[in-house]
Amino acid sequence: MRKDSIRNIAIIAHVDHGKTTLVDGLLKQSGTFQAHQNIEDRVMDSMDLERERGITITAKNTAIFYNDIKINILDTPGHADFGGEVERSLNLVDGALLLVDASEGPLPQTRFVLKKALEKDLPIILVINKIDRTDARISEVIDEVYDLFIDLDASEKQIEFPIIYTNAKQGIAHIELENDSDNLIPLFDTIIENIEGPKVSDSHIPQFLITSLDYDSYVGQIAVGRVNNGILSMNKTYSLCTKEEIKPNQKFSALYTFQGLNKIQTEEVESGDIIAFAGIENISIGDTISDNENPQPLPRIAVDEPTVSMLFYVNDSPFAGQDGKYLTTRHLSERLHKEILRNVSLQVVSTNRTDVFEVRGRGELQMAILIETMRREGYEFMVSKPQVITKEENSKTLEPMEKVLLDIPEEKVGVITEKLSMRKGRMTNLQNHGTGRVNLEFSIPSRGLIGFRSQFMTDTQGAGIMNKLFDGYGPWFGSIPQRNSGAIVSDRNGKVTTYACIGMADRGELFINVGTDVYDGMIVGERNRDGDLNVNITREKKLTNMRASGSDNTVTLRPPKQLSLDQFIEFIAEDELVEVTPTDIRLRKMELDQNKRASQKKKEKYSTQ
Ligand SMILES: Nc1nc2c(ncn2[C@@H]2O[C@H](COP(=O)(O)OP(=O)(O)OP(=O)(O)O)[C@@H](O)[C@H]2O)c(=O)[nH]1
Ligand SMILES: [Mg+2]
Repeated sequence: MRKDSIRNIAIIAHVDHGKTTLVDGLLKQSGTFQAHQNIEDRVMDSMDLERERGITITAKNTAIFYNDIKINILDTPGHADFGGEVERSLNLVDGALLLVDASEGPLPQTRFVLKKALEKDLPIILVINKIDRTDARISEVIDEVYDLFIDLDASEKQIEFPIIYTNAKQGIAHIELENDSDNLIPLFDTIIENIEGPKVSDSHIPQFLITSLDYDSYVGQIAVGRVNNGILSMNKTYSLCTKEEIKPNQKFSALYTFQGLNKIQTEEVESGDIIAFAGIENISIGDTISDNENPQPLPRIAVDEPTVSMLFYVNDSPFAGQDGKYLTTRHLSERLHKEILRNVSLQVVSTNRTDVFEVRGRGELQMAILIETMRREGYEFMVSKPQVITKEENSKTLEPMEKVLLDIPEEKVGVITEKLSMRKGRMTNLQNHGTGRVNLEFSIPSRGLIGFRSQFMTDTQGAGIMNKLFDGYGPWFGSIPQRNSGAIVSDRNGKVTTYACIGMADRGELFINVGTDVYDGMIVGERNRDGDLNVNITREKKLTNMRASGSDNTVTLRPPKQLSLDQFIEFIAEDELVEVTPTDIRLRKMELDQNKRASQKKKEKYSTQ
């Protein structure tokens, strides 16, 4: 039976097409806030890192009321690295709004999220957003969306989707483009008419799938999900069905429903609604809460496999422990294992060293977010260069492939094509629209893209747009040249001096400021040619030289190159590490001893001859 008093919908799209902004509009126009309340933009992007980076990282739900119907809305991230969030969100809903930018049209992540929604046979409402853009090309974009549906083998029924035109920023929706509606009512009505209420039964055995986890300092761990069947009540006991076992006699300490940005405590929750509970310990995403005597677990949440891995090391550098709160193997292990309880698209694998953990995920951005979150919590650790996860099939090694779509100025085609072909990219399409910009499509092993983004931004002087999409596995491509510059490495402990830095001016670019403490084996800059350079970056000017001519008084020191955490991760080579602490990010050679590094190099040289 369909429950008509509830609608559960997800908003899905490529990054930046306006999902979170549209949720702002829906919240405001459903009377969720008081008139005097001052609501910031993109209010659902509540995490610090989401606000700082201007992107949604985790999917979040909110609930609004429209004509006495409760609409639970899931705002999902559009960046490919967080695709697992979209996959898990689609378990909660009965339909999706597919947002497409009126100018950009469907992009790689549009394809990914639509594919996932069609696999679940969810009805779609196409929302063409940003109709106010001066470069909007609405009818073309709609054609492209139809092509995408056909390409994804959508059924006839799926292709008959309604279309709504919106300006999410102004909170306006039109059924026909030329209408003059000045609010989102047409969108609310389309949702109610086209997306049915949940197919559930209050009298069935209770089944609740834990789809996300939250934490509250008063009540502890909170589970969020949808009551798939039955009623959950404060005064009854239930079974917790985990991956390994069924634990009966569980009781909630609180039950909540959602209303706007708040959770409202309640005695009982009904089937079909998206709710939260507290009080049951040791739960993970994918667990089911069900009947105490006759538990019926739901299938666990399945998401695509990770494609990238990084090693997380306990910090053993000479400066270890100077400013982190959590440093030991146990701290690192517990923190990483806690992460996988709430993040379905990450995996933690042990290695043959007890102080090293392999973390597997969807991409470098997802890894960088985890690393940044941990350092803000007070953790100190080191990470290695991201690697791709290969597969063996018929005794052949396969590696993840990616489709890359580039939108670049015409004059950059040469340099970008050259760079990508060095990384084993193969051009599969080129479209010159005659506007001075060109669209290129490449098929490339994911490995070839590691560390490419910052190079791409430099080469296109920031005027390039790059989107990528995981594209299955292909045969191993052999060696791919990585960074072609060496590192400038400090050969002793000490403080960086102005004099030594000036001496480095024609050797490359430094990453550190004068006065920084360095250690033997720490990377202080990027050399302007191949091969590492060990230097004394702590050198003082000899007193006898002081009197000489004073000529270098006029030398001005170039400011060091400032890299973000993401750029440091992109920069490092396979024998290097990023050392992360709450206050510092340093680079180092894995082997700090330069003599050992030199003999390793020699050995490698002979073994390849
Ligand atoms: N001109 C215009 N800009 C819009 C509109 N809707 C959203 N934007 C802008 O587009 C940018 C991205 O908006 P978001 O709402 O963060 O996009 P998103 O889809 O949630 O992005 P992710 O969650 O990171 O995938 C912001 O700068 C918005 O102000 C619109 O209708 N017109
Ligand atoms: Mg968003």
